[in-house]
Amino acid sequence: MIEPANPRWTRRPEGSNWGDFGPDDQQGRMNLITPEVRLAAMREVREGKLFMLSLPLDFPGGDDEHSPRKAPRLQSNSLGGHNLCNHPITPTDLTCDDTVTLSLQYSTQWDALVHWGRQFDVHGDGNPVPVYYNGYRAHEHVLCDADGSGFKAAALGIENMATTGVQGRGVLVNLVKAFGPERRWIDHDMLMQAIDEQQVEIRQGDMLLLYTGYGDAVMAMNRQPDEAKLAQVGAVLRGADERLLDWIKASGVAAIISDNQAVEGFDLENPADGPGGMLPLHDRCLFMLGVHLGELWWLKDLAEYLDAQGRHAFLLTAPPLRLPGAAGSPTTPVATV
Ligand code: UVW
Repeated sequence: MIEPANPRWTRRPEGSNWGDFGPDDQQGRMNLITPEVRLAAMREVREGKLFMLSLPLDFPGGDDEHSPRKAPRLQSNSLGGHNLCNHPITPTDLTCDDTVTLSLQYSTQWDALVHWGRQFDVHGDGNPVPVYYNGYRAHEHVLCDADGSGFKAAALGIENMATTGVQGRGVLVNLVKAFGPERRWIDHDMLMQAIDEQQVEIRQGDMLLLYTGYGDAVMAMNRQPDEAKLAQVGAVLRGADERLLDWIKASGVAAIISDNQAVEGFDLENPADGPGGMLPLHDRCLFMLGVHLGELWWLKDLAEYLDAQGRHAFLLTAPPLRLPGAAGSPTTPVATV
């Protein structure tokens, strides 16, 4: 196969699609959501009823000492020495005006393509360099201050996803129905079993949603997450299963979304060999294929409705914030059925 010429790389990871959407592509498989795909998604709307698919953004709740992500903090802005909290701006009018400090991936979120990269020998000269999707370089296209604090992705930031609008056909596979609400590691065969049993038709350009029940447990804990209990609930994809990863490539899905923490399970004790060891599905999706991952979505209401109706597909509208240079973003997704 002749690979497309590219100034950042002359050799792409085997099995990746780098360059297939253009030499400087930064939107990955969002490109597969064409106007025709979107029109087909709109034809899935039969009732005009909608489901909002976000947790409140202060869920899961609290600050986990093992996570860099902290709960959002709101503060009133101040102007001329006045806090703009119930501020009498005129004798008759009052106002509130505020600022949030928000870990962008604390709650319902999209991962940007810059969220996951790795060392790769882009020129086949024996010198691996740290890169992201389509060969964009750490330290050149993705910049931090010398102490690692300030952050700006001049390539692959979440705004590239936002400008697509993120509207297309969603299809939901109900893993709670297939395997129960307990923690299960879902490999290729189990996912195919659930898809076949539920007769889910997955088309190129679809956004695939996996309902695991993890979000239900998070919601029930009401901002006081019990990590030990949460580790026992909700299916997680087995990212080390090559057949599962190959299916993701072959299926043509544009994005994968779940109500759990990371779509795939973390196996910190037994990381898989080879590239993307700790999170191989992140490696395959974000780094190799430009497939965005959505995490910690609220899927219970939608999943129950679809199950009762014997349906699986809907119109999904889920833009992230158009925040230049960010590695992820909250989203308030809407499914219209
Ligand atoms: C990690 O935790 C590394 O990522 P994610 O937000 O995709 O779960």
